[in-house]
Amino acid sequence: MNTRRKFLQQTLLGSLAVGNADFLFNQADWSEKTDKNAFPAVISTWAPNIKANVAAWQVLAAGGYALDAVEAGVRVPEADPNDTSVGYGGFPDRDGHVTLDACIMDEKGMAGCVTFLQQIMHAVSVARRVMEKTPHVILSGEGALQFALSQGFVKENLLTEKAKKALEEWRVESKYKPIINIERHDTIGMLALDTQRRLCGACSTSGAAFKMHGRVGDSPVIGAGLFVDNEVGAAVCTGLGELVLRTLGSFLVVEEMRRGAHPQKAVETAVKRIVKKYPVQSEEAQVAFVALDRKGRHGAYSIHPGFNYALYQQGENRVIEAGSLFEK
Ligand code: SD4
Repeated sequence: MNTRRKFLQQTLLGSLAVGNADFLFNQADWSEKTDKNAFPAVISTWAPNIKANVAAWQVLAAGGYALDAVEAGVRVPEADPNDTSVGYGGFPDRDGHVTLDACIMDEKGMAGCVTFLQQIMHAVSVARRVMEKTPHVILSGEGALQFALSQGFVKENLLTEKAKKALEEWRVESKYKPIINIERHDTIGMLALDTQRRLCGACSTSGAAFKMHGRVGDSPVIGAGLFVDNEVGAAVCTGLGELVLRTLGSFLVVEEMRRGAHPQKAVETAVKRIVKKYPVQSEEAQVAFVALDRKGRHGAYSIHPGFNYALYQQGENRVIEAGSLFEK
């Protein structure tokens, strides 16, 4: 089946009722007809994050700052106990600890990140404080926690009963093999362009489920999980962080846009780079990028089918099925 027909079929099968989006659009159709170059705009990884887009859009539609928009948006899944990839309710590492990675980057190229943060629900907000209140870019582990507490954040138990049960089930076989696209992936990467054409981005995750204690993924690493350059565009990604860390995928996407590529072509280049360098791992692992340039044009692409994203632009919030390099 050719790729286009396949996407159309996925579109028909994949009708979703999340938030106020009733349909899953096909990216090929959507881009041809409606890649609007319009701003404000907000784009986020994975369909459930359409709810996060709503929170971000409230800021953008009122003429607010893209940085406030991405923070407000990312806080939505961070507080959702049913989202098993982010914040409260995130699946723990193999020792039963929920450890969070997050980052944020603004239109001036400033960035803040936290890695291996425990017991604080809103990792993205701690990352923003790192950016705004410290001379550093990354705070990690116990230091990040102490900093968060000093900023007035409170310790909370982030491990839900559902996540505990999932860990117990995993321990029966204890196989460390990420099941890409089969387990639910809601890790949020979000990019926003505001009415003043300020481009900002953020990312938040509990990382790979049942990872080794201490493992940090791509999501809090600037250039890997997220990169923003207001002169050009921004990119963010989701999927197996190890593949992204080794290729600095988000930086590559932005550099491709700098060289004149449309955001769609730029994300395709980053996916192809991963698959070329790591063909064996790419067979079994998902990685997906979304990009937004300073004109408001977007792109999205993944290694395997099944990746979708949410785009709020010109007053419409839509879930869109992304194109992929491999077919099923
Ligand atoms: C990680 N990239 O820690 C994250 C996980 C992810 O959807 O995005 N999952 O590797």
